[in-house]
Amino acid sequence: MTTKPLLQRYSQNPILQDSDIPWDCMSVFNAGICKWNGEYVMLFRTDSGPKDDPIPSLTRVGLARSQDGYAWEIEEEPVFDRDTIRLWLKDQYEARFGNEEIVRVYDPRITVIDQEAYFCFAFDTQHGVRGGIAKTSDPNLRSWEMLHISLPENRNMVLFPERVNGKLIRLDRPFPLYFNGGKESFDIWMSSSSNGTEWGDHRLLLASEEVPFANAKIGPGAPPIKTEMGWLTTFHAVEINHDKPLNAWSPHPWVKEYIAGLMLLDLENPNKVIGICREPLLRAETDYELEGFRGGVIFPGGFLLEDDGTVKMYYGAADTVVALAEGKLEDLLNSIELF
Ligand code: BMA
Repeated sequence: MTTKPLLQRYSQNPILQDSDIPWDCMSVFNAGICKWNGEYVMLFRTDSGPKDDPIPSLTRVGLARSQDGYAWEIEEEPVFDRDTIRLWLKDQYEARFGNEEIVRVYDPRITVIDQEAYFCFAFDTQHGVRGGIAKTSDPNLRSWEMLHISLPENRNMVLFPERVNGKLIRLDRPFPLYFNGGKESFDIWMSSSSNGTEWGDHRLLLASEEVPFANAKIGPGAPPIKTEMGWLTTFHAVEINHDKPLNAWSPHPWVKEYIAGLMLLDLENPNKVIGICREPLLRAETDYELEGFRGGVIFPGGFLLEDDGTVKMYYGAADTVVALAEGKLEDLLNSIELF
């Protein structure tokens, strides 16, 4: 029996690729997308440099705008790069470690809460991977106030679009490297905060072994959608298969398939997972998902509900382009197996 896929890929995918970018760009990665002042806005990551560099150090975060969520206009200048973070953290690092401390900024996410835009990002430093949160009410999304920087090792921070019981809620993906004998098996955690600056009440939300299509790590995807049944939220799940190397410019062999998944969290008590879709929400199939910097990577970063019940999922494909797939909220909710 074949069942209808939950999401249909946009026929004109990809929606963003290297040739669209007005600066030197090797590859476009997963992006954060939200609606802001009546438009769709996207913060996307680009990497520059040789294609075979396994960790390209020059990453930038650019801004694109769209009236309909399909056709995007890209602003000429990036919004963030490692120098933005260096400036923000000058007092912490510069006198002791010089300006080589911040290596790159990546995995942008954007959430609008109470008419303010919150930008979550990861950045690599010589002393660990940290997550950051900045916010703005600037309509042009150009001037930002830094709110919070996490301890290492944490990244893929994602904020809920509204406060729950008066608190800001955040999904996290820490790296417990010494757990499980050093095996990559990272999980999704949750934190909360009254002011966006101090975060606490850290809890394990979903463990990788609870996901039927992950044999390694999992992590948050896009900001959740509020529904009557609960918070519907995407995540990424990694399956490592050493016998089936995927196409990649680098590294070789590349064996990590990134798959999009879907789960439902309790409305009042979002640190409780109340259901999960047992099948992948989206798995790499098309050329633009299978070929590129790292083939087989589907990395959700935007998840938006339209008035007619359509859900748009924006995702990084093959760490090379940004793509879009759409489905119906009703079908997505029906796919969830409640516990
Ligand atoms: C993760 C992040 C993502 C990327 C993925 C696959 O660690 O860097 O941006 O899509 O790896 O390379």
